[in-house]
Amino acid sequence: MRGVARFMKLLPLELNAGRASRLSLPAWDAGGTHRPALLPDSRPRRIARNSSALSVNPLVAALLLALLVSAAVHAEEASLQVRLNTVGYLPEAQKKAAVAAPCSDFTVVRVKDGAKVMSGKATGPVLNEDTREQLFTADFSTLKEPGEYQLDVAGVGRSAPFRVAADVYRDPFYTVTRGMYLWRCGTAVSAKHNGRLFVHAACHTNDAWLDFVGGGHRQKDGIKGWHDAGDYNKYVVNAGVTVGAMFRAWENFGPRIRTVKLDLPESGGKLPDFLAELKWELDWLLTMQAPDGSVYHKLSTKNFGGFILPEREPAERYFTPWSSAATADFVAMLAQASRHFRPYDPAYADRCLESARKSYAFLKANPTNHNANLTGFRTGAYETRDTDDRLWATAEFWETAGETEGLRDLESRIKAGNATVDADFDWGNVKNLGLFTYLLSTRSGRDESLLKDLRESLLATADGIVKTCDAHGYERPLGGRYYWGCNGSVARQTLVLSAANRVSPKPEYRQTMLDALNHLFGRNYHGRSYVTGLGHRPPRHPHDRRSGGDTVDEPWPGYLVGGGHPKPANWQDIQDDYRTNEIAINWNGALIYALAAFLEESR
Ligand SMILES: [Ca+2]
Ligand SMILES: [Zn+2]
Repeated sequence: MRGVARFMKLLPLELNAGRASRLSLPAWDAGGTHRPALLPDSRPRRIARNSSALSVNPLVAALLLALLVSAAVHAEEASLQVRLNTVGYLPEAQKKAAVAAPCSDFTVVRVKDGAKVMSGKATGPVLNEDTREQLFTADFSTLKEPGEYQLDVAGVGRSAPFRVAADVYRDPFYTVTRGMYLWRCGTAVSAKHNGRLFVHAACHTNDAWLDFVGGGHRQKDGIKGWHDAGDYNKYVVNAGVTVGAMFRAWENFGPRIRTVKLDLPESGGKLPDFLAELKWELDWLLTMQAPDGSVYHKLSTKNFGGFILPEREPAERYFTPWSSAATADFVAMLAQASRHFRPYDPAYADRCLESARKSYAFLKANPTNHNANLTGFRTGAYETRDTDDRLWATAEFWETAGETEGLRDLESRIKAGNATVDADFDWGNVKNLGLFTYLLSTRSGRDESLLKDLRESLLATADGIVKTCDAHGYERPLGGRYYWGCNGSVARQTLVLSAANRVSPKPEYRQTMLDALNHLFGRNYHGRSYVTGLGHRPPRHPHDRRSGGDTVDEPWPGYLVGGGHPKPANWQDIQDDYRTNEIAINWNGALIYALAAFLEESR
């Protein structure tokens, strides 16, 4: 705990308190020197292959070998100096690489025939403050012809291959959304990616015990839902920002999302695939409601388990006492669910609304913040004040039920928060989700002057993100801020930009959303994709118990890792480094939104 307390001082706001509750810190954090990991996996094999071709004087051989190794290493590292979106680009989008080495001329080379399809000159260098690098920029935006290419920078090397295509984010959307399916608890899951099979048997089918919520040593149904992150527990508050972002994706881009078949067990049934995936989580959430309408904060083992497959986890799991933040997030999610499931499953929509109404009544009767008593539990805490959660609950319940009393309550809550939209948010502050619902609602009766204030705040915040992005060497919308889970925040900022683009469309908003994807897929300090199974040299050793506990050498696919902090160089692709290399539903939920936003050009 001491290490955690020390580390917590580095974190802004309360965003990261839950994941920060991991108890043991990696060895390097306990005072050892910290070295960024950038070790090409194939180096030893290259040396062996090259040395077998040599059969001369040992001294000459050694010299030649040294030269060859140096050349091989240089070639490999050079490609990582040319940093761009290694998944690819929409044809009409801006296309820029950051080059972390002196350079001038570049060409774009088509992979299939080696043809040089364009050439240009890099600009710069400009000092990128947070990495202390002199970065050049190669702008190849005029490349619009669909295909697969590499950027060849004279004197530096070739980039990883990337695609230009209208459907370039379609497969990533599929893979990242299917990542939610692969997180399912209470069932066996199975999926193929790049020829490898990822599979586990039915897990946690006896969730969970009531000992800590006044039920004695008895069990009640708490199965289904998604495992939260690299661990197998289930936390209502983190479900909130995740489900909130995914429903917003459905609300904004539903018709396009519907064109992507997710190959779920439910596919072909009455629900669109995307909603079927959300229903797995909602069915679990419904089990988290106590008879009085309060909502249990989490369902968890007492301690984090080992790196084994979930069906082998032996420890008992418990419902923990309620919190007002979890109760409010529950109301918001179930209210959202009610209106989105209504066209496909009215009975389920009714059930969701009744459950939301019951917890909403409980919240009104218990208006003060109430943290869960988590004594005895050392897993994720996700503790947060409920002001923003209550605002979000009020917004979603009003949007679904349309009750005037709720609208007045919502507006007074928005005013109490000075009607400001935040540039960055996560599970600890879901206010933006409520504000977007209010702003983008088609219901009548809203306060025009409040709407005006809120629109202005949204646009000012979005303009600020655009400016921050443009000023950053890697065009990172979050600029130079790095903290626990910051890759998720980069993805989540697309919700703000997208809301602004709905209120007042501007190409810069869309471009900055794309810049978020560019950054996460390789235009970053590492020149690598931060999403398992996608793009160039993605993470191979995420802090994920399935990936560590199965027999497949590749990690489970479709997961965004948290990212380096307090400096970008602090990301390490090692399993123990949960601080920078864990995966989590709230980061994936945000990335799903970002990818869904660009499905529209797909077909
Ligand atoms: Ca909160
Ligand atoms: Zn499970």
